[in-house]
Amino acid sequence: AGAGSVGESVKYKITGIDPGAGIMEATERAITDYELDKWDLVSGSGAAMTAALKKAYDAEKPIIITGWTPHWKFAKYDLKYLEDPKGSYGGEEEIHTIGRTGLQEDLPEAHQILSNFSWSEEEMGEIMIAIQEGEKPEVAAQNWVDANADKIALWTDGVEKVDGDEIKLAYVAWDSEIASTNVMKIVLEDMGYKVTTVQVEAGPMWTAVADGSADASLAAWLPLTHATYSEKFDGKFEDLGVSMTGVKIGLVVPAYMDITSIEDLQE
Ligand code: PBE
Repeated sequence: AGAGSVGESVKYKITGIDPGAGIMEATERAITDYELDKWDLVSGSGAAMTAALKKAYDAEKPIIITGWTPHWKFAKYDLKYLEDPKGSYGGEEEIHTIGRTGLQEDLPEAHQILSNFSWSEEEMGEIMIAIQEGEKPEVAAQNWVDANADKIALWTDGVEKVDGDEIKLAYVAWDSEIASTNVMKIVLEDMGYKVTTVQVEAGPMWTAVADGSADASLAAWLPLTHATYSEKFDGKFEDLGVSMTGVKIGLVVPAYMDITSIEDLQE
């Protein structure tokens, strides 16, 4: 405690992202679980968080961020998750695709493709890194689609093409979901759909699928990250399945910081 504590070194500030993100709720829970009374979670955006991380990292200064995997930051910087012995952030999470009620009847081909959709962290990472290196998201996604016809054939296998049916995908501007949504837009367009993507906050994204103003979203993190949303809208959406397993949320710090656990923030 006292001078030299990690809390003082970062002014008792955890650098967060958009307020509606599940990781923000989990971090408020961690602050309670670990009795981090002096600490504040500061909201912002994914882009502001990575900018703050870059600035701190380049200067080898301490910083604590709300982090998640898959994310390009782990390829670019040497980072570590703080251990979470109280389990405030859950365990292994999954990314799910969710659809509005009636999607199967109205857009059966899209329903099938969205249900088939699954890929690896490595595959998503190729797109995220290309975007981070300056490629436009739609170009990075197109390049990936062009290079991965075999993978996409698994999602579209046996599905008939449509003739200009409209479909709307809702997503949040998290790097992982920018990658997945841009890929699915191209895949559905290649199958004959007219695809609109709408970028919103997490709450409005879940609301849009639940009230049918969006057809689907690739951005549902479960079982814990978006538990509040999935419980709130229980029965008002269809879980179309898991697109990625073994994903994770938590508190992340540069590897050069001399702490290993969230408990170390109590000092
Ligand atoms: N994330 C990325 C989101 C889900 C996807 C971990 C920032 C969240 O916390 O809700």
